[in-house]
Amino acid sequence: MRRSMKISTLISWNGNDGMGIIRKSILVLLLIIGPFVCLRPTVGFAYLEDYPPFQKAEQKSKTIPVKELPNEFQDGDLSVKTYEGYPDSARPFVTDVSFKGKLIWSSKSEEEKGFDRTYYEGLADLNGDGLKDVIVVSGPAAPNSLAAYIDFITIILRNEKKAPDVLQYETMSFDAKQDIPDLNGDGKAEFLKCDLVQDIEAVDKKEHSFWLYTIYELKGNQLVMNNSLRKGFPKFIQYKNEPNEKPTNKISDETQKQYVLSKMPQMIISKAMDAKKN
Ligand SMILES: [Ca+2]
Ligand SMILES: [Ca+2]
Repeated sequence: MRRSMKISTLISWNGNDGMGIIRKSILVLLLIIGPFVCLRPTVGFAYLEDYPPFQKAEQKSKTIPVKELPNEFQDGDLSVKTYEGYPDSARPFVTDVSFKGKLIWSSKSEEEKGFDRTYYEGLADLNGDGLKDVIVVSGPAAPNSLAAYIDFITIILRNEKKAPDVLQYETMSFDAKQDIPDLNGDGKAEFLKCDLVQDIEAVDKKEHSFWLYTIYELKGNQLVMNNSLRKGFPKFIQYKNEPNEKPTNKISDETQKQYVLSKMPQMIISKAMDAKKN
């Protein structure tokens, strides 16, 4: 009896005693300020999550993150198996990719080399043959070394009749919050690369930092820059401590073009061109 009374007191908002009035006042206050709290823009790291090419709806229709797959995903002769790895690692799960039941690639081999921080792991069709290819982008976990700037891209490029080609690239700064959507709707997914470029002298004679978005497509075994695949690229967006998605007008178009030509790799070449034969 005492217990039930206690519970009813706790959940009651109808009491006419002093506590009831205080509770009512708090509820009214929450109802008034709640919407403003919820709608307050997130201030902090620059605005990437909801930047147009990253819209969640688009992401969902074009790429499948491995973490959303069942533990054992089978598509034709390809299977992608995910299981628990090292709990303390930045990549707590291991991904094994097999073709006709034979292991052709495992994220374990990257972990052994120290590339145990995964930035992206998903399935997207890179060559437009209708078969989803497996893409893994990872980097070293050690944040304070020069090696921390190196990223490792693995593409398991499927073929209609033979075993997939396993392509591997070592490059820089593919670690930003990226996606691999089909940016021009031709059925082939592209790499949307995001770099933070710092201290560029702008038209106001001050130095500013920018997010630079560029597009790479798979051509043969190379990732080749092709910004013509979507209008408005390359895209410079000023780094601000608040949401910002507007292309900047602080750097002239010509300076932007020159920067991309002189500073950004125009192609990223696969290191392991040979397919793993099965
Ligand atoms: Ca494909
Ligand atoms: Ca495309």
